[in-house]
Amino acid sequence: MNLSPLQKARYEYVPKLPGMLRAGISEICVKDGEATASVADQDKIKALFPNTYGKNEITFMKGQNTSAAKKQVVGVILSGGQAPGGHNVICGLYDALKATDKSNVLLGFKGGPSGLIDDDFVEFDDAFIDAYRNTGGFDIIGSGRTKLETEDQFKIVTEVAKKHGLTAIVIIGGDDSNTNAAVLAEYMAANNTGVQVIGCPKTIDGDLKNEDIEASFGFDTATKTYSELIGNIERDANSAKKYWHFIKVMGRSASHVALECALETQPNICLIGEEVAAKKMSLSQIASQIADSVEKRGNAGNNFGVAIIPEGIVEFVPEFSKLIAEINELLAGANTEKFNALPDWDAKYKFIEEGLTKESMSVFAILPQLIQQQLFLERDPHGNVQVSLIESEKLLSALVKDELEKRKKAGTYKGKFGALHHFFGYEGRCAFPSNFDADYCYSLGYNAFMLIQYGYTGYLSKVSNLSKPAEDWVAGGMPITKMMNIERRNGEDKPVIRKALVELDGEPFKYFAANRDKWAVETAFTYPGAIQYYGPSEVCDLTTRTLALEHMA
Ligand code: FBP
Repeated sequence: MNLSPLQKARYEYVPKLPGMLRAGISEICVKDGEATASVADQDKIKALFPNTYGKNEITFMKGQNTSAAKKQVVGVILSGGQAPGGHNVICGLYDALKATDKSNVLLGFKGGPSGLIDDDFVEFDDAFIDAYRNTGGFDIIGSGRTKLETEDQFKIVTEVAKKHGLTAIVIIGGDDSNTNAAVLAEYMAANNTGVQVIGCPKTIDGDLKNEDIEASFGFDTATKTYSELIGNIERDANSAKKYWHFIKVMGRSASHVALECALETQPNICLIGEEVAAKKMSLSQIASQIADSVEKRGNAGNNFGVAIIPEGIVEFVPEFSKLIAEINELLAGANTEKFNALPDWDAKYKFIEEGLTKESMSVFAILPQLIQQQLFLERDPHGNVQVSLIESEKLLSALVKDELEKRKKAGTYKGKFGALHHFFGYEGRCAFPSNFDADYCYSLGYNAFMLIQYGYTGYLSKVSNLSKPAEDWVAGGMPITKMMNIERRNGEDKPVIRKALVELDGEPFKYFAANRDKWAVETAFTYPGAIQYYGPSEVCDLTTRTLALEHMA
């Protein structure tokens, strides 16, 4: 393998463990906490998880290790989208497992959950693990989005587990994967398989967090990577003074990534989907809000700026969601073929006009033709519009342009408007993990093994007090069922981990809201620069602004 100087240097980095896990395996004991109850729908969740519900929260402490000596054969999978630090979870798990007993075994199942079904695995050894320490990516075993949720799949996993003598399975994933980890844990317990299941909280989206889980891993590095790029663009904009940059950032539905990048870079505009939904904003209102900033800045001679757009924005605009629902309906069944057979866009437009309600047609009519056509081209396997593929950064800049033309005619806007578009997502998911993510992930993996060693199942590896130095982090475990409630999914009531959206009364949003009017008009950009791996702690061990604001003492 060709190694960059940074990769060689990162191999040598020793991740920081929480103080309480540093004494060595033989000196880690358990402190039992309170019995838990799910965040809502307690009776229903209890009934669905009779073997794993209501268990105690636990914390590890320095003290005599009292876990039973038992050979461990652990299987691990990476599930869903890549997030920086995944390799370190596996490294931490491996190191704790081998430090406990050299004969313990760690198997990595390849390509995500499907690796467990297909029994496609690799056995880790020192050389294998060493080549991935402190590196980004999920290429150590690959990842995938197959969902492990049906009884048939669980039966196959049980057979695979039996074949290898697995004592535990570690699932590294987001809210859905950890929901499925809880269901698998319950199945394994109900069927007396002896296989424990432990989850680890991953996702760059930052939406797997709650009163117990302070952050999902990968959010720190991904947002720092996007913020570096946004800061560089801001500096370019401020140098050339001729473009407005519309930058879409990943994050699926929730706007945590956009908000964190805004706190880091102080752009002129950052939209927050959750606020758009709460205020029931229309596309024209959003465009008008952006145009106000462009107008004020342009009239002062500043014909440049930066707007951050969260990936999920259009889903939060009520009139747009209604339009999407109507389009899905309009093209249901044989109608898709009928529509596709129409000779040209004019004929298709007429078909659409006849099929949509007046209200939705008025929204459709203001969209640029590129977006109108995208809505009918990009369909998922069920024939639905793929909202995530809509180029909302282009949609919004086109609407802003229209609005500015009106204002020009009315004589209020005197500037020039030139827009450029960007989408940052994949650029940040496999970056070398920041020191924070390298330390956090290694700790999550190490801690996951301690949970296995002490016999827990259906728990999420929990490392908290993250806004403080690693020495003061607190390691332990939380029953996954505590984070669950019942939600309607595909027409059925399902037990799921509650997804965390941006809280409009939370400190990160409040800080942003208190400053954004100033940022909209002034050039208040901040340039965070590249992630620093070596140097003073105040530069290298910075947490996200979100975490710092959420945990201000
Ligand atoms: P997870 O929820 O699996 O962590 O994935 C996060 C994410 O990066 C989203 O931000 C994005 O919308 C999605 O994955 C993209 O998925 P894909 O990698 O399948 O294109």
